[in-house]
Amino acid sequence: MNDSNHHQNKNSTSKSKDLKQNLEQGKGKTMTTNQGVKVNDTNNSLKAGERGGTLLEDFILREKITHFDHERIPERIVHARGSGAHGYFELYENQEKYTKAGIFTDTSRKTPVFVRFSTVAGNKGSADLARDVRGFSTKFYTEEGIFDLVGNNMPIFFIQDAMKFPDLIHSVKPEPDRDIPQAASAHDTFYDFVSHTTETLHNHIWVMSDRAIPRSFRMMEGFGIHTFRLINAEGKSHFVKFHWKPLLGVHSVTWDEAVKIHGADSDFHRRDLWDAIEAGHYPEWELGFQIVAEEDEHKFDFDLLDPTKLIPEEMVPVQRIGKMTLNRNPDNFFAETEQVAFHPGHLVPGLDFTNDPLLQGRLFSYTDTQLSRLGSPNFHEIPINRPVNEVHNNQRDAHMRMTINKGKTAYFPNSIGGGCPHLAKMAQGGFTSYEERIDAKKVRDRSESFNDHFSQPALFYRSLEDWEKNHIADAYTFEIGKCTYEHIKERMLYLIAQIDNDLAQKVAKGLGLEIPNNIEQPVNQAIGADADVKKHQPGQKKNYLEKSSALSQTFLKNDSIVSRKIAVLVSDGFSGKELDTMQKALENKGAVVNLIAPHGGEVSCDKDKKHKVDAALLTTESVLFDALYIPGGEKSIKSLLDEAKAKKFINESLKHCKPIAISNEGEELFDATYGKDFKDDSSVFINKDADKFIGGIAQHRNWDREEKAKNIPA
Ligand code: HDD
Repeated sequence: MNDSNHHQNKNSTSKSKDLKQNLEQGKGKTMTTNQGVKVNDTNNSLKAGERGGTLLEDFILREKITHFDHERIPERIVHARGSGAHGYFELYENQEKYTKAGIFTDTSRKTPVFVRFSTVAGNKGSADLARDVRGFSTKFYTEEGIFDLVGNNMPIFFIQDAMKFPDLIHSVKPEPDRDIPQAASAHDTFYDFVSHTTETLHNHIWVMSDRAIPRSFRMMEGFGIHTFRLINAEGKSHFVKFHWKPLLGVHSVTWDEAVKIHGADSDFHRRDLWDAIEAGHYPEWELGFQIVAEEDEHKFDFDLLDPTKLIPEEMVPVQRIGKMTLNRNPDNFFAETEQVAFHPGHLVPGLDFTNDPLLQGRLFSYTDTQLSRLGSPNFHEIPINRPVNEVHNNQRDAHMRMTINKGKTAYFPNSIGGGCPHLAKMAQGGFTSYEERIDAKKVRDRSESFNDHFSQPALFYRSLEDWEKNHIADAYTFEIGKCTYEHIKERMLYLIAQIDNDLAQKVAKGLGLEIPNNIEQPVNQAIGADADVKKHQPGQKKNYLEKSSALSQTFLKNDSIVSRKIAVLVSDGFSGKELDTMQKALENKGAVVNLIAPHGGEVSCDKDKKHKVDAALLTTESVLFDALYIPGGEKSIKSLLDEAKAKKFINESLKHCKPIAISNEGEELFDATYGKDFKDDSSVFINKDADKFIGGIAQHRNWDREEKAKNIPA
């Protein structure tokens, strides 16, 4: 039994049973053409003599090549690169006071889900560690139909109106004349757009933070971003914002690591998700509701319909109402992860939209894009997209129709078909839209309540720890430093100064520029030609909350080291006893221990016991690990002292503030590196108990080290 079959049985849901109907496996079977004709040679085409021309009648050749020629479909225009996994959602407590949706009222359900994580800007083949927003899309296969929560790992978006989405994306994608840079925001066109569209500044500062370079998809928050509605059985509406809280905490890598991971393993996040699920380390997130009563809509200093604003958790707490577990890798990347089609408009009764103009525009875009990507309005019939409940309606035909609709009638009303499929009554779960009162003039405009573009970026920055702030200053300096137009750099400096003057000073210093006192054009130019320019300029920065601790990555603490990767540097003659003690302690806590040696194959410990080498120094890099252990053993250390790569491993681990444990003779190797200056470091454990090291790993990094460690030339 292969791995995925194994998981299929153990972690079966109604959706995995449904998908089984389409599973194919050639094991033990005879090869056939697509028409079912047995094939006895798939290596040679049919020829007029051994050295003669190929014959057109060779239907086996033609079929094989034709199918191959058409294997590709257009990649997603955004979020092209992604990784998916199956799982399920379970509710903690009935939420009927807010919603009548079955997934949020029935605690006995195990609702199947398929989740796809993604980067936004890069192509399908780009690298995982780009500085970028991450997509976090969840398809709930509920008993009442599909509900898609199509969110990101940041709680706000760049723009306020869907009309600006093509501009935003065109600015961040590779510049159209040369098609560079790939999967990178650090270039002129993006900063040209950002510096003229101040509504982007909030999401932009999040992208400058470490949230944009996560350690793992499993260690990111997720957000529905828009304000949605929950509707209960009485038809009463509450506003809601959706949050996913990862049980492993929120962790990132440093920018220097991200750049190096690009080269060392461009599939770092994809591999991490796959490996964790295969190892049974199932990632989990709790789903949170932030609820605002209908009558409180206008009590905030910002507009709930503005997707560039978050509601600080200190103002409206997040209630954790259920948990999602991802426990099965897809069987086939294309069939599942590539063909899955999400849509914020896939809702079930008990949920509804608001007038957020970004959400409203998205409701058009997602079906439309599937038509060009998947080629047909029948994309809902693709196995990964079909609901687990029954589908009956009068829609018919079109490309690649799979359903065989019986009967004469494909219209409503009808008598010939017995009036079927008949309409649902509301009581039977028919969808009815919330009866929101509307009395308005048709205008192409933006509400003045959307004008505050600086208060929340400033709140975000104020709320962070010092190390997080430093990383933001470095990120701005790097990104703007990659631009070539002086006026764009100056506009950016001017705008950052409106967010936080200290931050702007640091960036200006790095760029070698002065912060301008003013800029010639209005700061916000994302307005119509006839619009009142003054009306749309951002107002004075407000301070309605000094600090929101929940915005710092340190907020979601967790002392688990489950699935953390620990590199162990060894060579022949290492102390078997020391490794054994440490390895047992780490693996007991769910960490993954990898032996790294100067060569592949096996290494022998001082007791001549052979150990499998997980990676030779040549084939791996320190940036692929969370922590480092150097066991003693005279012979082993002597040999490692001759390995420049072993020293690089240590120097980089120090620079990236990772916990390091060392036993006995290992200290000699440590002393031969920049380690000699870090022996008092609180996350360097020389001859200490494994428990101490485990505590350090749970901390993720020792950021207190960073100021000094950044001078290490690694
Ligand atoms: Fe979008 C894909 C998230 C605004 C148009 N979007 C897409 C995906 C995610 C998001 C996670 C990948 C889905 C997958 O894994 O297949 N998008 C967001 C969020 C937004 C947002 C959180 C704002 C809050 N998107 C947005 C706007 C538009 C689009 C305003 C257009 C007006 N998005 C698309 C799209 C995509 C897409 C072109 C490309 C592939 C797809 O839909 O299926 O329709």
